[in-house]
Amino acid sequence: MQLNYIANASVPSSSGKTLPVIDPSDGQVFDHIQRSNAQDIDDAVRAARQCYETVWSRLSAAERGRLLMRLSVKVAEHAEELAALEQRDCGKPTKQAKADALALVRYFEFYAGAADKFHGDTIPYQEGYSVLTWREPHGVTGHVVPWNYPMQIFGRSVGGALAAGNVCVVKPAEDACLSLIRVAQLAAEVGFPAGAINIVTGYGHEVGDALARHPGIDHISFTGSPKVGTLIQQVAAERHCPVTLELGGKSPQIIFEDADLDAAVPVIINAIVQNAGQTCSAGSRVLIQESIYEALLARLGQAFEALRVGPASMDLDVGPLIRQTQQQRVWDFLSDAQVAGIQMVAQGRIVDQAPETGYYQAPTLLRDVPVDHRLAQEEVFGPVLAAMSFRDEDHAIELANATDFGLVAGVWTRDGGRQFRMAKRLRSGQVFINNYGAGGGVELPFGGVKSSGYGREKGFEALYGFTTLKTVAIRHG
Ligand code: TXE
Repeated sequence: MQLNYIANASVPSSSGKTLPVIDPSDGQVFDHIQRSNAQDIDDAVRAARQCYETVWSRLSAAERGRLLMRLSVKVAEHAEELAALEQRDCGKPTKQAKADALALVRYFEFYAGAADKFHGDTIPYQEGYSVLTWREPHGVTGHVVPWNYPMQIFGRSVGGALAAGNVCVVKPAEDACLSLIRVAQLAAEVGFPAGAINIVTGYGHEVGDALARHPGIDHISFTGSPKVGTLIQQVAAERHCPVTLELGGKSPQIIFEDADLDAAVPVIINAIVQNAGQTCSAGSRVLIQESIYEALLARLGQAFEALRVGPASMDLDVGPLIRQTQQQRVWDFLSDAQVAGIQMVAQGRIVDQAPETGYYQAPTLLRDVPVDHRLAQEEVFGPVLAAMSFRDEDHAIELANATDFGLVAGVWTRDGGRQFRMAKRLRSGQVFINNYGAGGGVELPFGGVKSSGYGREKGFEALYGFTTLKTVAIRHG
């Protein structure tokens, strides 16, 4: 049984209710978490506020950085344990779960170093004045974390918030809490004061909503669906609480005829099958120049057919989807494709050892997907790649920008001028040229435009969002 973690103590929900934790690899219940309510959020916010007022706001930036560094080392020591927790909770193949634990180590390391290197400015003004700006923390920040990358998203948002001087109340997704509860315990062990990191579990519409509404929350960081992002924004707007939203995408990978296809093919595949396609930055559309369309589709088809899907512990190319409703969502997209006459090029294979009760989906490559079909417009959040062809740069840009989203775009070309032209014209928070995701580097600011959200996490840029600017003008004498 997992408890909430509030003020460095494991506590049950005041509701007395729990929720089952399901292993996506076999659909079986293996643990329980607290089904918390507004009272638990209130307890966590009070603990956080007390910590902020009495301890955290009195620490120097260097001291905050030192704590984060200690946490980074501690997480590294427990990386295997954390990876194992998240593996079972989320159905991640071993290599992915380990990579996520190491990313968390790196986030804390990065923000440990950044904490005391982030500062305001002095501004030249009229004679007789000194004008300076201070970067001040919001205070208590709320973090609504999804289930696809709990450790990574915790690292990028809570790491940045703490470095900037905030204390945090975190609502993990009801499907995936275990690793984050453990990280909060490790933080207490390395000396984080009671109330600096609080974890309250439960349903989004209950405890997530209570977090967004709580008047003691000074900033909200949300990663999840556009629908819930809109709700959070509406609730936060009522009390003018700033929010950062990361709402996913329908990201294109654009392949020109002069691309290095040997390098591109494995990257195109990984960008859609990593974490079973349940990645906000998944490269879910592949736009291929018409002169190489058939040849590249054939190569991609072969690569798809070689993909193996199975239980997380088998560490294959693809694990299960997170839950049955997510599996159903993918099936709905695929049956819509069939109704529309969209042709399937190839599928991977679910191995015989995969229990029928698990939430598996074979990676699927579809061709000639019309730009206005929902498979070219909406986030599937499964291993489904929609291919379409383009004539030239203008056409590629037209197709790439023709969705409501704008999170990531990948471009493969050897032409230097084209690399810059494409990067400039793509409406997207990130553009990756001759790579996709740049290895997930924690230094790279990350966020979207249009319906993919706004605000940036990761990198130094996150610290701007987790602080507010105070201008101080002093008249001499
Ligand atoms: O998301 P939700 P779901 C997308 C992806 C996926 C779809 C649905 O396309 O198929 O969303 O997934 C909390 N107030 N992404 O239903 O509901 C919830 O408890 C406050 C993209 O799982 O948005 C969880 O912690 N919080 C994405 C978090 O919001 C609420 C990652 C996300 O859940 C709430 C996940 C409420 N009213 C899904 N309702 C990405 N950008 O990476 C729910 N939550």
